[in-house]
Amino acid sequence: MSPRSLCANTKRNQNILKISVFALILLILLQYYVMTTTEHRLRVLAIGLRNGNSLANLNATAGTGSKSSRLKTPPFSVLRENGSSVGTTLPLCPVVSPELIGPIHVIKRGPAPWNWLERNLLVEKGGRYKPEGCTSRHRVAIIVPYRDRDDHLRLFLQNMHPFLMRQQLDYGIYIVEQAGRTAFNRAKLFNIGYAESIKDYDWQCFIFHDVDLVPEDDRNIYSCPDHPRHLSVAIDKFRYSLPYDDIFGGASAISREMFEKVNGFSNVFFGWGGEDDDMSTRLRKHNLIITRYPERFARYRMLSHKAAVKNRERHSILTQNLNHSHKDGINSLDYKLKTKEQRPLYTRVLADVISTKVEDDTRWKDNPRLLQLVKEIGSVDLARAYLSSS
Ligand code: NGS
Repeated sequence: MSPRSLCANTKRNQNILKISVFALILLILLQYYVMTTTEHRLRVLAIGLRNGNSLANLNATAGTGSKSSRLKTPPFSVLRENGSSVGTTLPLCPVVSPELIGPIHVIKRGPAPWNWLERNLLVEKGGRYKPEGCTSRHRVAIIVPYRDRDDHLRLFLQNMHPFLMRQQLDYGIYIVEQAGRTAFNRAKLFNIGYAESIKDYDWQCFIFHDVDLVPEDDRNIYSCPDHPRHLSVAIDKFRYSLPYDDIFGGASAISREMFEKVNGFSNVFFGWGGEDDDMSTRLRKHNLIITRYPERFARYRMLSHKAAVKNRERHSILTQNLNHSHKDGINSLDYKLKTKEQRPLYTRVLADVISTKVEDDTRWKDNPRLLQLVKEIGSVDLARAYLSSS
């Protein structure tokens, strides 16, 4: 072999060696990446779901936005020691749950079938859960007003259970369904949820939550601080900005103590709008300040739906109610409970929101139009005023 071809051969061998070493390093790095992400996903999976789910569902549960799998330091003071689960002797859970992952990928479309959800979301009957190895610091009832939105309900539960589990809460989800076809009364359903849930357990904190809102970051802790907290600060549909300072709709947290102090929500708002503003007025009256987490944590996706029917009377009811909150609320709550059952993923409360007093009142007998209006508006005075002006 000539010295020239010998030299070319050596060069080729060196190149092959270089490429092989490079490929080996790449392979090792790739394997390391796969191992660490899989380990993280399995850890997250173990919290909420059984093994054997599809990768799409793993993604949805584990979250894709956060590089660090666990939060080493609390981003802000998130939890306070305000009690513990009833009937356990385990040590208190850490102040900041080690299971938090930060931003979460929200499942917005294609809800899983009920039987899949029931097999894979590891909660107790009635949608109850408490952490296994420690005593939760918070007993939280999630109250969701509801009617005819099966897709939303499945998406809500699919997103929400793993989210709440990671926060190490002792919680229960109550879906409070309005029976009949009269205008939707969101606030009264909240009051009914409160009244029915405290019959089951000593809840210390209430989250009043719309079924079409799904949180995007689990650092948005569902606990109750000393003052009420408006949770849904930044919603995608509203370009992640707060419509106005006093807004209290969407999702909010109020301790039982404060909720009782302000006499709960008003019962007289039928149809869309105003009931949350009425609650803001109640809070202000009692010198309670609406608090909020920073926008980057309190982010939500809104599930798409048709616009609700607006309550044309909402502004006058708001004005009328300024001095009535002490007699319109949980102390005047009147409803007919049709069903209460512990389903696998939530407690279902089905109620007729029409006050029994209205239906039993014989004065309406001769005036079915007025009766209908009273049922829809919830106020005799307003119904009369409405009839005389129309
Ligand atoms: C106000 C409504 C609130 C409602 C808020 C935001 O105008 O009930 O808009 O609604 N108050 C009245 O109508 C008096 S939103 O567009 O975000 O769904 O919560």
